Amino acid sequence: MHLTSLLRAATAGLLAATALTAAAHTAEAADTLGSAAAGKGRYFGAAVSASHLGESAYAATLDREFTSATPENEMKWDATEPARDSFTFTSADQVVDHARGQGMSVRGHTLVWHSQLPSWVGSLAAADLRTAMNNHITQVMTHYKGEIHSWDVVNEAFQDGGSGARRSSPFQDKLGDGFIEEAFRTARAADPAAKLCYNDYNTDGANAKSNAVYAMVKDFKARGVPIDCVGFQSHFNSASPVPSDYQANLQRFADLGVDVQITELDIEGSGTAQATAYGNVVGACLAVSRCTGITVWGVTDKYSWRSGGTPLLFDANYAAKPAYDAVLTALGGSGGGGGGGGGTAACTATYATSAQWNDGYNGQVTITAGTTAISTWTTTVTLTSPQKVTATWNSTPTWDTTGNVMTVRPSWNGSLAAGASTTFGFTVAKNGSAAVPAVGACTAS
Ligand code: G2I
Repeated sequence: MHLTSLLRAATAGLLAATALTAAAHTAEAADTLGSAAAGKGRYFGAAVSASHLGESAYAATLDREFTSATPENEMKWDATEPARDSFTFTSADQVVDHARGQGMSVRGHTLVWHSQLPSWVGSLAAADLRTAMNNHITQVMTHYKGEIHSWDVVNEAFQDGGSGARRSSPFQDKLGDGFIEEAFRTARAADPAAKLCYNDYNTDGANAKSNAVYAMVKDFKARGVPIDCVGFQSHFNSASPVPSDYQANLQRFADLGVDVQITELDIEGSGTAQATAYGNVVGACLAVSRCTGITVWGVTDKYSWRSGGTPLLFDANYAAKPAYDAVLTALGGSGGGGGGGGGTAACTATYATSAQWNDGYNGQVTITAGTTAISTWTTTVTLTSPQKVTATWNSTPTWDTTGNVMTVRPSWNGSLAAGASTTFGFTVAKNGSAAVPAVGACTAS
């Protein structure tokens, strides 16, 4: 049992008071990531390293902005059980104690993973490995029982690429596919209150890997294997951008009856492009009712695992970046992070024909935010009868009674940083008319 549990029980009243204060604060002005996300019924978390908690700007930024913490490395197997049956929780306790002292909840990361695995585990024979795996899960979860809102029980068990196969690891190679199911069953027994997640990367859109995870989760739900959530790491850069079906992919997992969480979000880049991508990710989560929270993989670019890519919301000096403003705006917050000014929300809509053939064409409309960030936009597209729209993308259209006027609102792409753009498109059957559609004024809020 965690040594400071008694102290925690004693401070539970204090934490409840803190939560009330936070709620009251939310009602006034959601001017932090955590309070804005709380206004949407979500947590907003960060990966936290115990070694940086002594840096005042690091702790101040963490404490001000975030409502959930994930120990970045401190709960991994090499940190918690470096030698068999010898458990050390010193660093992980530092993160948990700090977070809980600030009224934050904690994500547990991670119990069974092929990486950061001490070499003694890999040298065990199957029966012994099974015992060691179950013991590790039970010991670590029992130490933090009641203190973790969600656990990454198994991390990254599938291969990249087109095979959809399981990744080779001591667990996979010696115990077979069943190790994942066994890990979840052991985890449920150890802390029945914690949500149990499968967590992976390159599963953010529909592809062979995410399809394989989807099939596993579907099977688990059908057979009553205890699984509550799927974590989408969401490490993005120019080679691996936010997929266009990100929201749809989150939704198809949610439709299996599990929560979805964005667990390790970071997006390499800078300025408007980075801000727009962040806004889109947040918008996708908010559009999926079972997307219960977002965690960014670090507080500041300075300590990111890929700091060269400046992928986070605060720069190396803890200044809020345009990406911060975009996230706050997408969460419905009031934009306190500096920059953006207090201008009026505005946008423009411009039309282009992006493809044309005998009896049809594709139209594309570019929506560009004005000098201030916007959280949503709307415009109209008017066709000349007897033209008819046969398909749309990146938008949510409604039609007037004539069927000629389409009012268009965003699907996942409502949130735009100042000056940033998004596009939506549609396919039209000409039905004999070669007229170009008329795009109306753009309005934003
Ligand atoms: O690789 C990014 C993440 C992918 N998903 C699972 C996450 O657990 C993983 O996190 C990263 C941490 O951000 C890094 O900080 O996992 C890495 C290890 O696979 C972590 O890097 C390790 C270094 O490899 C070690 O040399 C170092 O001692 O961080 C350790 C502590 O700073």
